[in-house]
Amino acid sequence: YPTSVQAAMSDERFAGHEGEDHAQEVAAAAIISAGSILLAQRTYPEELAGLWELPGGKVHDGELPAEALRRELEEELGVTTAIGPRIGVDVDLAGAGSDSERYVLRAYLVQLIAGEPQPLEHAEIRWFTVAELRDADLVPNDRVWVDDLVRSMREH
Ligand code: 9L3
Ligand code: MG
Repeated sequence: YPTSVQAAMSDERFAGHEGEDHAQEVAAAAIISAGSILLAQRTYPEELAGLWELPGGKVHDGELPAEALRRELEEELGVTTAIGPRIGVDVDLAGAGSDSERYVLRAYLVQLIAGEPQPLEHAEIRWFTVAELRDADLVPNDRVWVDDLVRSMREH
């Protein structure tokens, strides 16, 4: 290839063809207020039912992650939110879908703008203190974020 094409091919904008960026994103919300974090208890699939998670869901084709997370939080909690910066590492979700697609889970700091959170798609929602978060039965994928979440909760 000519040099200019090689440069373009190594550009991260091209990574979607075969790199990490091709993974479908699942966006999750760290909603922190008065030193506590809002977690939601999953009802499905069977292996995750009863476990607590940062609410959120899959980014649809053509959606920006922040748009998707705002939509998911409207659907799941009935609230209007403002999506803030990323928190914690990317988590590879092996086999999260029924298809062969790869998923990457990313958490964002989120502020409640309007509405009282309700468990519209979860068994229950609850505010967790730092001690309660450390003790919570979290979905395995979300456990990696605990130290980052605790740090952020202590700043709020
Ligand atoms: N997931 C894991 N942790 C989270 C969220 C929001 C999602 N905090 C996983 C569970 C599913 C997949 O991502 O395998 C898609 O999530 P959803 O659309 O079922 O909420
Ligand atoms: Mg969801």
